[in-house]
Amino acid sequence: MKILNRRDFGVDLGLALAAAILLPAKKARADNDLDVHIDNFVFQPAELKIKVGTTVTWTNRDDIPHTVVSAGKFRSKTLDTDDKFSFTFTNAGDYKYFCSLHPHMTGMIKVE
Ligand SMILES: [Cu+2]
Repeated sequence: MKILNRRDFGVDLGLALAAAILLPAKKARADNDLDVHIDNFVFQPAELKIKVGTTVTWTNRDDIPHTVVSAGKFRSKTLDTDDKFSFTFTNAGDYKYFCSLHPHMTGMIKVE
């Protein structure tokens, strides 16, 4: 019988937890799905080129609320810190978007 000391157990548990947290999240996403982060009043990256069918997920990393709005196309609810909004682009075209709370915050998704 193998006896684990405290230190070994901690490492094994840490690896198991890391696998449990990381693997399902990766598997649930399509390979080409992309993320945009909102940091310090800026969409990053501000411009993305994607293929039709791609899902883009915005995450608000600021400690104030933001939105993601593309007129006539999509509109998030108000995103608090760490809230996410996803949209799947099913038609080609250029999608300009902005934050309705801070309209100087703009971004572009080019779908081809
Ligand atoms: Cu904003």
